Parts: sequence; C-alpha cells; structure tokens
Amino acid sequence: MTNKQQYKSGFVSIIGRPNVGKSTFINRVIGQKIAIMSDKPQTTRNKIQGVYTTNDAQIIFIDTPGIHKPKHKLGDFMMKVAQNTLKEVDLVLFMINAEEGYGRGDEFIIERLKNTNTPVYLIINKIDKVHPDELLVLIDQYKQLYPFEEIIPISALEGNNIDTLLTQIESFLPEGPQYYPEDQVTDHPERFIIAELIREKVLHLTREEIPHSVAVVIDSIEKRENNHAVYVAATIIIERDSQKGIIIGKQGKMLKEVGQRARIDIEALLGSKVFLELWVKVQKDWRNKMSQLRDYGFRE
Ligand code: GDP
Ligand code: MG
Ligand code: K
Repeated sequence: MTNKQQYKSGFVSIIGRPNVGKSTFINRVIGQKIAIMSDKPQTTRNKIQGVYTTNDAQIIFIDTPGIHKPKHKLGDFMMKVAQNTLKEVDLVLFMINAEEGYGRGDEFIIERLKNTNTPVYLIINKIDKVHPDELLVLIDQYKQLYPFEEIIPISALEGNNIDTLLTQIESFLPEGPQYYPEDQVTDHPERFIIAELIREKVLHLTREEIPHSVAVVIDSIEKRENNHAVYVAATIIIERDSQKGIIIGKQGKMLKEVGQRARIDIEALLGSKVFLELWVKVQKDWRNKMSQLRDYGFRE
C-alpha cells in the first residue's frame, strides 16, 4: 500500500478526419458497441464518452464529431463542439489513416491544434494495411508538422498496439479521482445509443442513396413488466419526399430489414427482448434549422 501510486484519471478527446477509425478504436477499448461505426464519413455527430477503468486509472474517451470545413449549419455546430472539446481535455489523440497519408483535412486540423496547449498524441491507425517502410516515412512526415507528445501506430480493427497506447495514456494522465463506477462504460442515455444504432442500420443498408442528413428520434421507450420486454418506437427523419420510398423499400422490405438489424443490437444493449416500431417522416432542410437540431438532441 505504501508504494502504491495515486489513482490517475482524465479526459481524452479523439479527433481526426472522417473514417480514420475513431469509433472502431473506442469500441475496441470499451469492448461494447457504443460509438457507431460506418464506412460513411460523419457518422458520429455527438460527443460519446467511453469510460475505460482499471485498478490504477480511469480514461474517459470523447469521440468528437469529425473536424472538417463546415459546409452548412450542422457543420458549423460540429466544429464548435469539437473545438471546445480540445481545450477541456487532458490529452488529444489525433488519429490518421496510415493508408491515406497527409491531406488537406489534416492540415485543417493541425491548424486548430496549434491554437490549444493541450498535449497531442499522433495515432496512426490501420497499420494492418501498410508496409512498415511506408509507416516510417509517414512518421517522419508528421513529425515535421507538429510537436506531437508521442507517435503511436495501431490497428483499431485488429487490436495491434492498443495495450501500449492505453499504458502510455495511463502514465501520462494526472492524479485524479475515479469519476465513474467501474461497470459504467458510457454516460449517454440508452435513448441516444438506440437512436444511433438505428441510424447506423439505415446508413449501412441504403448505401449512397440516403445522405448523412438522416436523423433518428426515439419517441418512446417502455418497459413492460408482464413479459419483460422493452417497446421502442422511433422515427427516421429524412429531408426529401424522394427518400421516403428508399427507406421504406418495396412492400416495406427496407424498413423491415433496418428494424430487424437494429432490434438485434438493441436487445444486446438492453439485455432483454425488444419490440421495435419504426416510422418515417419527411422534414425539409432540417440541417439548417438550429432549433430543430436542439429538438433532435444536439447540445453545445
Ligand atoms: P470514424 O469515422 O473515424 O469513427 O471511423 P470508423 O470507426 O467508423 O471506421 C471507418 C472504417 O474504417 C470502418 O469500415 C472500419 O471498419 C475501418 N477501420 C477502422 N479501423 C481500422 C483498422 O485498424 N484497420 C482497417 N483495415 N480498417 C479499419
Ligand atoms: Mg465515428
Ligand atoms: K464514420
């Protein structure tokens, strides 16, 4: 006991271009499906905290919306959230895709990093896709761009070097309390996670036809004691009438598939039988209406 180190804890923000693997990383670390994953950019719109707890430390991860040049109000909003986050945290993980190398998106982010004093680790993800020689070139290149505290190559998908990274973060964090109980992995309400799981299925199944502007609102979550099941009603919000047919599909086939896949994940999340009822609603140009954004759960 006498030699035991003080408990350490802190907040760690993950930033990087869309699709570099931020959600995959969080999910691997937390071991539970909380940040949604997709092969389309900009899937993650809210801050999601994944809490990683050991006997010596607690790391609270924040999966920030992708930092990018804003194109509309939603983009603006995302930028603001991401920027504020950078200044509040103990450490920033700037994640890049080893396969892609340096691009204008990274340039934009590095400019933002220069405006904060928060230490930054460069995380080179997807090393399973590149030759070690390419990796060395990339490391050299990025070293010139910013004084990173550490440069750590990983594969979030295959799990390579994740332990090294976690150990490194633990030793870096300041002394602090255990903010969350050890069995808590996220502070987001189930409602939000359920909405994200449904949205993920829509994006996966509709491919290019349905843009990221799709939103999901949970209308009700009801636990019924008689059969120990949970009843969820949710509405998928789209921007154009033409998208309605795509989401519903021939004879309702698409919507049914979305519902079936989402239900399986929601059942795993809640640990009980789930009945899921899905509705589709057209709400024109919702991305540009801030008041509506707030209705849909966006927070500053
Ligand atoms: P985000 O937008 O940064 O949150 O990226 P996601 O976590 O959604 O990942 C985007 C895509 O990259 C998904 O198809 C992942 O399966 C894939 N991906 C993530 N990490 C790795 C990795 O280490 N190796 C490979 N090969 N693919 C990865
Ligand atoms: Mg993501
Ligand atoms: K994504």
